[in-house]
Amino acid sequence: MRIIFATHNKNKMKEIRQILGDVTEDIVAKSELGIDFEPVETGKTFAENAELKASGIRSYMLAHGMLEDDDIIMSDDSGLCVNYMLGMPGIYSARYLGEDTSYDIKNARIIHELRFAEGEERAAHFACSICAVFADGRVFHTEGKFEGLIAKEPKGTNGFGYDPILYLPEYGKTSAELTAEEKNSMSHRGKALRAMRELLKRVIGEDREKGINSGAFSEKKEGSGLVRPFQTALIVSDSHRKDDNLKDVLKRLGMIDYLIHLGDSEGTEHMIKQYAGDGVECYFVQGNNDFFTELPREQVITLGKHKCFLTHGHYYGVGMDLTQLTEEARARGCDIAMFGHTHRPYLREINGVTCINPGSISYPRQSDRRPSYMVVDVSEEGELTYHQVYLKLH
Ligand code: ITT
Repeated sequence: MRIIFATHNKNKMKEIRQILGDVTEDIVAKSELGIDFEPVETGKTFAENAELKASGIRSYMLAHGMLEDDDIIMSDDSGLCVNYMLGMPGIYSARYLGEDTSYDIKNARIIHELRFAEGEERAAHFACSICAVFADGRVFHTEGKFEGLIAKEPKGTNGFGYDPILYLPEYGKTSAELTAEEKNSMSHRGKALRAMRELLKRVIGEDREKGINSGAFSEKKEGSGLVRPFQTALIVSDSHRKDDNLKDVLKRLGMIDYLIHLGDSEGTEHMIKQYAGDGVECYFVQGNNDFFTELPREQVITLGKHKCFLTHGHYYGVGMDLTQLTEEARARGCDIAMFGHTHRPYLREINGVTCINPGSISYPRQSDRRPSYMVVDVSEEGELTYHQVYLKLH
């Protein structure tokens, strides 16, 4: 297993290697792999920016054939949030007063902004959000905070950036007066990294318990000798009357138990059922392009131990965010929500609901533009294992 960290900051790499060293020794900065791609940070939160960086690098690696099955791409976003300044500079910490402005000037300006603030009014914290994106697309986040007060004057020469103005009353020092070890043991990044270390150990442990290696959701390789699970479901979406890929996939997979189509089959559902063959339980839902159809708008089905809410997703604004979708799934007693519509593969747990989008089997829109589908294996105990599969581009 390899961790690729999306940073230019050498100090960060040292801390990352120290803290994540017992997850894997193979930890590299993206530049060490020759990746000079810089995802644009357009997010509104630290977490969004961290995810944009990590998933951007994953897409880049995928498109350049550099991604290995058990790679984990990681990134962080951090900054100083000053209460009196309504959380500023926050996600703009590096760009505050201009990227090239010295920290002496930035720090002096913040102290000036707080000239009328006293005591607790001077509260501020460093925040750090770390995001890990697995090669298979799973996304995990952790956070850490480092709280203090804005000092009345800058002090200390250790650290970097805003360290000289974050005063820690219980130590009587600023962050820039701490040794590197002292700071790492209590800093926002240290906390978020340690939380990520524990999270990764748990996830990787669970994957192993399920009898799968760390590429748990990786592509199913033909002839990989996988033992046939108790039941298998093929999940597809957005075929839009172009069914050749779906036909090939059904042929390749051989025996399946369920076929789930999450909308926009555009009238070819009878053909698709025929391709799937007798004995396959087929579930279809309406998409926003399924006009004059008798397909149900949504369905709730059971897979193993789990209840799944099937919907195309356009009524829940899935292109924007998944809050409405997860609320609806929970209201219907489902712990899994399967949707389509965006033409982008997705697999992530939100508010206790596993949200799944297999992407489009015919018209993919994610950056590498590979048509995709998902295979869900159901074990005898009713547990599910997900395999996001991509077709090769011809
Ligand atoms: P990468 O994006 O390449 O990782 P960066 O240094 O720009 O490097 P961030 O975007 O995470 O890292 O940090 C944004 C800014 O927040 C950073 O430039 C500092 O001004 C401030 N900052 C973050 N952590 C800090 C810390 O521990 N001490 C002082 N300032 C910090």
